[in-house]
Amino acid sequence: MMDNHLLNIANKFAFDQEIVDIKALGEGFINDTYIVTTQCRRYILQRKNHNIFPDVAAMMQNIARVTAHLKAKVVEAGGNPEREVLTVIPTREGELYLRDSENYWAASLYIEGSVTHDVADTPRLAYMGGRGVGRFQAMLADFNEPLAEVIKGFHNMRWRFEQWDKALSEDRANRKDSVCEEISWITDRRATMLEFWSMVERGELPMRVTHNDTKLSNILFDENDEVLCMIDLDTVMSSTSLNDFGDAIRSYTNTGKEDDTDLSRVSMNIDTFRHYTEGYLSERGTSMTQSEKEWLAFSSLYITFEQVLRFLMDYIEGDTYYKTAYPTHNLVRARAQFRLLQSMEEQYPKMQQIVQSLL
Ligand code: GN1
Ligand code: MG
Repeated sequence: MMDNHLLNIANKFAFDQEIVDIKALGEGFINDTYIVTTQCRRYILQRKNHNIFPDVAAMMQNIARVTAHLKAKVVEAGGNPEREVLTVIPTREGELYLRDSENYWAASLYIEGSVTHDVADTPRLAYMGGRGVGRFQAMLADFNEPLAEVIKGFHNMRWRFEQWDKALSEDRANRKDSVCEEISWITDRRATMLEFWSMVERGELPMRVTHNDTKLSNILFDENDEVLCMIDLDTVMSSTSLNDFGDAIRSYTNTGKEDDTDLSRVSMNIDTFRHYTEGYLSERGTSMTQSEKEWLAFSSLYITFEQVLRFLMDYIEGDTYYKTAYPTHNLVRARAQFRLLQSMEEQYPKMQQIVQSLL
């Protein structure tokens, strides 16, 4: 039985034929995602989380502009724009999204034969993922239209610390006292992380078009591990391209799970780091500035630290941002990401050597 309300929503989009099935796709911490099947094709329908994305119209404009640019590049190179770039499906009225009282919906084409991975368990997968993210950035290097800042200060550490200080002083869920040790992890690294962001503020690290959520499961691969395209373009914005590298390393190299309860399973796999970096630099190496090269490895620590901060802050605030499966989920995530950060800190000299050797 299809949910009638969902069916009504789906029917407002310009899908080709009658809808025969709608199924939930249980992934992601933010939006709700469904697969819609019509007689001939499949589509993705998403309820966008309006608490997190206050301006869905601006977000969808970003996505439309960026995918149009990417499609032109793919066509120029003789590729298939429906498989190698996400295709937004408008509503029957020609809008990029649908507003249904409090909810916002958007749709895209489902790319048949595509697979996603949660674990980078082969060198080839890590290499290909790196190449995919590198190519995404390279294809957008000459994109000159303005992009809206869909989430304020998304990877901006100065802003994150403003939010952090407020969360601690308000202590809304009364949890601060129970996480003293975890708070010290953040305090100890505050100056170092802000120093990195200062380089972005001073223009020493250039702003580029970035995906901003490059975890492994946000790339579609084909059966031969070739990258088809980047998905989940909600956070496409201008930032330092290093963040896309760092966030991918956070996700690809983790030998445990993002929310592992057994910290002995969590560490950074340095071989996976090497393979990903090799793939990434094969596409981006020549277009990077000297300072981007110098700080590439550090961006992994930066983004992993940011993730510790964000999970811990959400725990302190009473779990208002991320979907959680149980009451201490955000705390468990923060601890597991901190273990990963420590492993990166231990291996940082080696990471730098690897980057150097590949340039
Ligand atoms: C969120 O929703 P999802 O799973 O694509 C988050 C990312 C985090 C990630 C952690 C808009 O991504 O920033 O890195 O969870 N997205 C947003 O897994 O906050
Ligand atoms: Mg996302």
